[in-house]
Amino acid sequence: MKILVTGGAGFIGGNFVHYMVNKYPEDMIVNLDKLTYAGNLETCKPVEDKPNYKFVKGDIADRPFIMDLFEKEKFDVVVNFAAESHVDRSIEDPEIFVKTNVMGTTTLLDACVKYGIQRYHQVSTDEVYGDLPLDRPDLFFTENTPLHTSSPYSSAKASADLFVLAYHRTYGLPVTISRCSNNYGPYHFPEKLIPLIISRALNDETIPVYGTGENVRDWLHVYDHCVAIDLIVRNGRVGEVYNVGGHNERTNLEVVKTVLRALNKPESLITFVSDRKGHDMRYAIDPTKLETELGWKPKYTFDTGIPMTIQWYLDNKEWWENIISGEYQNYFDKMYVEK
Ligand code: NAD
Ligand code: TDX
Repeated sequence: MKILVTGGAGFIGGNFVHYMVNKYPEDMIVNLDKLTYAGNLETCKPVEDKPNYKFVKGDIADRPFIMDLFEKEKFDVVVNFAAESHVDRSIEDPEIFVKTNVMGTTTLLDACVKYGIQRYHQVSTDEVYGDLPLDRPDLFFTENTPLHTSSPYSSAKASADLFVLAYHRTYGLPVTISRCSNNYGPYHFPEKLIPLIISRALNDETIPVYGTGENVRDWLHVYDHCVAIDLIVRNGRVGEVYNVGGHNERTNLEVVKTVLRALNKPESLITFVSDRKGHDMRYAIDPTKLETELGWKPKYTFDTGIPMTIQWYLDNKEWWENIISGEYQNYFDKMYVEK
């Protein structure tokens, strides 16, 4: 099979490319990435010399380029990770989120209709469901929870999901969608909470906690997300949505304190800053459908995955130090001076 993976120079796409290239030497993995601020070819280094791997630089929203690529490559499967992924950036500048996350997705879908594929998989997020109240721990997102987005990021992701499902119903395109909770693990860009805590704490810098720090996220190790996507692409039912999550809910403050403790750094680094606009309170996934239909079971819990992740950041300082010394530092300074 020839599998197009978009966004494979980013965090989850990068981990997925490693997983697929190593697990399926008989398949060809083509990684298409625009290399935005979040894309990093260093992330692809472990697989770049493998015979079943190829990198192509390009924009999923560039229609003539995408049509040419599909005509030339004749993909069997498309897995779309490419997206603008950071909620804070979407609040500052929503337009690129519409362009990449919505128009990029519809461009890929059009190419799939025109050239034909066996499966199109959309990597979506639990944020499309909006949030849950803190005082109802009995509530979880299921695949039937209505879409009710809060941020420009999640609105763009939800729009893309609706187009994917519409292309299935209207054109009969064989699609699946996964909606996963917050990921953490190797190659996570340090603008996101967990790598931000690790990288800043190691430099004895303050850790900005938005609002009260009581917001809850449901954390999953990126490896378990990759396994879930592989299962859904191969065995999932066409036209279906699958939630992915491992019941690892933590408040942001718990996450910060856990990481600081593991690094032997003081809690005095915690600095409360103004809240994110429209900040979702709680995400919590019900993964029953994925577990019962496809036999998925996560390998890691938060308590086993976090020490491994911290160790990765200690062993791979060069990867993240190059990022925080570059353009990202300007963004970070701007974000927190304004708050
Ligand atoms: P990321 O920001 O680390 O990586 C995104 C990648 O997409 C980058 O390599 C970037 O260069 C590339 N890209 C951006 N715009 C592009 C374009 N127009 N054309 C081609 N490539 C482009 O993001 P991530 O955290 O790895 O998220 C990947 C996907 O998973 C996204 O679709 C996101 O919505 C979804 N998701 C993320 C999480 C999470 O916790 N991070 C959870 C659930 C779902
Ligand atoms: O400096 C910070 N301080 C802070 O308190 C940052 C960066 C975040 N936070 C809070 C905001 C959230 O409640 O931590 C929580 C996690 O924030 P992010 O890492 O930005 O993730 P989140 O907004 O939950 O979105 C992530 O999960 C779902 C991904 O970035 C999305 O791409 C994915 O769809």
